[in-house]
Amino acid sequence: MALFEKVLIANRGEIALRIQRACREMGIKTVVVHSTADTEAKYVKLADESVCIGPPPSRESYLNIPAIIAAAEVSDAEAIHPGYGFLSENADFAERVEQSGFQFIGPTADVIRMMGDKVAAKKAMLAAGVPCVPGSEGALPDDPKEIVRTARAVGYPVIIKAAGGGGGRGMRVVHTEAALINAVNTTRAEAAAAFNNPEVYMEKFLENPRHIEIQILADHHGNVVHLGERDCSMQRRHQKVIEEAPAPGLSLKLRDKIGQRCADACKKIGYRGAGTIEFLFENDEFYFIEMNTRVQVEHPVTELVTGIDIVQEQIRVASGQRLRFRQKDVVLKGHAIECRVNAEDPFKFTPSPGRIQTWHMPGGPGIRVDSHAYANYVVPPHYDSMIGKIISYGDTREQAIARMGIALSEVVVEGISTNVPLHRRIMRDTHFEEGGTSIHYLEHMLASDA
Ligand code: MV4
Repeated sequence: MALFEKVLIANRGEIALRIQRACREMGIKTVVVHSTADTEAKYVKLADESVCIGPPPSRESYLNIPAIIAAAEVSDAEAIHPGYGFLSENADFAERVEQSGFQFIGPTADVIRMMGDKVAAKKAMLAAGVPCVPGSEGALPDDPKEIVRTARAVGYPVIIKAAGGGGGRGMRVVHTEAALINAVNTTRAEAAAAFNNPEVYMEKFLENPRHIEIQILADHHGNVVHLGERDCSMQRRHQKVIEEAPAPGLSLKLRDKIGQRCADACKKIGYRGAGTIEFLFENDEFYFIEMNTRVQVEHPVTELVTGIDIVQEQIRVASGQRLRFRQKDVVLKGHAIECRVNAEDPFKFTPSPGRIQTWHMPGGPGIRVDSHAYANYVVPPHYDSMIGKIISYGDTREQAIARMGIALSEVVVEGISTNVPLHRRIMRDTHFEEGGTSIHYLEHMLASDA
């Protein structure tokens, strides 16, 4: 089946450049949409075409569905790649794209909608054989007595989560029965206001887990493979800072088993495209929490250990092509680490937009840099602070860390502040070197500084 002739990229920054590169390698023309804040960006000029879709605020540009569809119409694009963030997991957008006669590069609107509803997602994954965190069976009822009974059965501490939440929004930990009903009511009220959905559910609260996620690729013909896992435990306030593949310290047997479970589940639910199944990992057990239906920021670490270009595969399967490999052809080799480079104060974490005066990025064996930035580029204040990613690869985790340390030592950015000093420090941290730190490690490390 023929690939698309032209793809519209409904995103900005490094991922807009990353998608362009994938398209160019496959001989696909690109249209980039952009706000007036991004008009002068080099990646916009590099695209075959660009369409300005509105003023700087995301609401009026990168989240402006009619403007993006109109841009696809005037540029005669066949498909729309949503990247990550913005409209990438908006089921209504996917639906409007398809209704307007374009291919949405991602799963069907129904699957996006189901995964956006965390209660429905958990039900579907549980039914498909994926292990989940013990908790309420579906949404919590109104009856306080029943809620109390559920919490006793699950055992304290429990966590109350909003069905419409995700990514750390709309949750509350409860340690005692005395605090339970108040916590449920407050979470419900917040959820109704924030997500227009008052549904909440309960889980056993895991105190010190790691965050490990499985990468899936599925075509439109029922073929599904997993590309192994990533460990994304190094995070602060639900923002990932460092990701790596494979997850340190896990046996091949355990990793194969969970990967296969995820692939089988995706086949059962009719998943298509690239997807990520997120787990909490504690005491050698995996517990499903959420599924992301988009390409992820951290996809390069999986690309480096598998040799598979995830963005190209997304585009290929969206055009109707079959996956060109089976599970047995997916061979993991070596170790990869990604450091997210943010325009922010390295100690206070406040955003640091502005003009980049000096920009020297590293190179050499096993180093990949995904960034749209350059000397004289102005980091706009309107969007996410991530301005690039440095990814290292080595035969072993030790080599990947050593190469990342060298790469970070070569970085010079002037004119704005970045979090590179934090990355340099983590690369020299003995607990990070050992591997397997929990989701709380970085915040504890930063707290012990003061
Ligand atoms: C949890 C949890 C502990 N126990 N669920 C936060 C983001 C959202 N995806 C789910 N989150 C959590 N769910 C249970 N049952 C701890 C977290 C959590 C977390 C998870 C992944 C990465 C970073 C995190 C930081 C704080 C809390």
